[in-house]
Amino acid sequence: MILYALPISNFCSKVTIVLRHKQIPHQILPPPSGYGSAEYKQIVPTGKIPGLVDDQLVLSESEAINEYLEEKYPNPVMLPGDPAKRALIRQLSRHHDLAVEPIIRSLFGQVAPQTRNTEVLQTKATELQKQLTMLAELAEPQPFLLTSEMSLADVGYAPTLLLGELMWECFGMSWNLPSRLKEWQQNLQQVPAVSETLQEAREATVTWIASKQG
Ligand SMILES: N[C@@H](CCC(=O)N[C@@H](CS)C(=O)NCC(=O)O)C(=O)O
Repeated sequence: MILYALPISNFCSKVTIVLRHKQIPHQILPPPSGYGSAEYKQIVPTGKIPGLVDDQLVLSESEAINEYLEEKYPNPVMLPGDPAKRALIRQLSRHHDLAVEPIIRSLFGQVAPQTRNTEVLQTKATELQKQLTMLAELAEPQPFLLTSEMSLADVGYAPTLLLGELMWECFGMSWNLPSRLKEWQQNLQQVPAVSETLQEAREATVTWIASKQG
């Protein structure tokens, strides 16, 4: 199984965490000639990362990939429980992909000081706070968002919150995770698959931010 991915991409880290947590034999390769390139599109037609190749299957979209991995390698289980619990897990994962992550992504262009706009930063920071408050309301930390062991609900947030924290630091803004989520984040960061993946993500993100300064 090959995952085309780069450590700078939080959506790639979301999948890498699952591959490592489930100890699925895999190889991680950078997309040939970069994501979006004609060469990479010959392998993964969308041109997006993460891109999974497993024999005849070629798959994009982190959520589709993670659910495929869960079904093919059910141990340790990451989508547990009855249909209601599984739906709630999917809801929180969608909340990451559709509500929290896009706010942070929308500020990539602000990392370079020349293109920074304080008003935009403030507006987006307020929006993010609202979405994190909603996450805290929807979660029932036990100690993971909805479960006693890490589930698919948790994995996207680990790299995205790290990315947000590093960007907020670069913007000189304070990062305020609702107190209900602080202990959850600490527990999450201690899962070996998460800490290994976040270490690589941190290095790549620090390098990216530094490249945009000066
Ligand atoms: N919804 C996608 C988002 C992945 C994504 O945005 N990947 C970016 C890199 S971080 C990408 O490949 N962009 C190239 C493109 O959209 O053509 C997922 O969950 O996998």
